[in-house]
Amino acid sequence: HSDCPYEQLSFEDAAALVPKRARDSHKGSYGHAALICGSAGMAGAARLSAGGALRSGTGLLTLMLPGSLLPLLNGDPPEAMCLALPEKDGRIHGAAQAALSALAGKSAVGIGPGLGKDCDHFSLIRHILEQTDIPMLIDADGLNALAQDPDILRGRAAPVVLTPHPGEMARLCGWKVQDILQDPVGCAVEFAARWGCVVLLKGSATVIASPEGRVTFNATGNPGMAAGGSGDVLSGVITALLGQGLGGYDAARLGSYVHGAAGDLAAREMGYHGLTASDMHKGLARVFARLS
Ligand code: NPW
Ligand code: AMP
Ligand code: MG
Repeated sequence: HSDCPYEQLSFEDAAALVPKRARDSHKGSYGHAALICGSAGMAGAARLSAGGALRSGTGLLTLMLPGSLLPLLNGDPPEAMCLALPEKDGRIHGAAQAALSALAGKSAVGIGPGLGKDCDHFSLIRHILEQTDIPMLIDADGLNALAQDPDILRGRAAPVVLTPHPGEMARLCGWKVQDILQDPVGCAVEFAARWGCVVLLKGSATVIASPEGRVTFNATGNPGMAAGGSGDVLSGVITALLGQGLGGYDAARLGSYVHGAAGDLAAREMGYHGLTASDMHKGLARVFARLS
């Protein structure tokens, strides 16, 4: 509606945002995404976000994982390269310098799915924010670590996209979950402006707010996606889109659109009860095929 201050992507809007594939292009044309993810017991989160990135057009993908996960993950998915980061007790630890070197030449980094809590991830995130100008997505346990002091986000020139669910948003911004659910737009807009980043607040109607106060509501998706791992897939999708050169706001709203549409396609076949996050990977490929 023309006098509605909020945006919503139509199929055509989404199609217009999908990065084009030129006939004479090569894998270097579509970015090298990095995902810092996984811990003992949550190798699955790494696989789920890797699949999201691989089905969203990334040229190359490197998973940066605790060293002990490598024997478990190396080779699955086969398209992803793996790099071992220093760890303690199955979780990434003391890895800032190793991660910074490994991020040289990467076009986007996503951090958070399955990292685990109570580690020194805050310092890892601070180093990446301060010492790189790589577009960055922060999700899940990356957000839980960032909650120590989210004001470190302020003033960064390169795009940052945060993808909290209401529980993570509550830890980050100090509001109660109930108050966030009462006013998700007010909450996302306030903190996107304060932190100078894109805030994608998840829910059955996901809200995406830009630092300038633009707001998109996502209309795709279904309750079959209310199951563990859905958000990890979304992290991979948005990181891949950032790596292909989309801005933070467009990467977040196109990512949210295709992620929900992939869930809708998969649910046609699998239904709501049996839908799994892994089912969304092939759904993503089909959605991009329709959009391009
Ligand atoms: P509740 O349950 O209603 O009281 P956590 P997580 C709240 C990894 N995973 N509306 C919820 O409230 C992730 O990547 C690994 C309202 C609860 O308090 C993370 O690294 C998997 N409230 C890690 O696990 C598959 C909502 O938030 C809290 C809400 C922990 O992530 C699974 C839960 O949040 C998982 O993805 C909503 N819409 N949504 C794997 N296979 O390896 C959530 N809450 O404690 O941050 O736990 O989201 O499961
Ligand atoms: P997470 O809690 O991080 O696993 O993220 C869950 C993902 O699934 C988010 O992208 C949500 O928007 C999506 N999702 C969860 N429940 C629903 C629902 N009832 N309708 C639409 N999307 C949902
Ligand atoms: Mg999550």
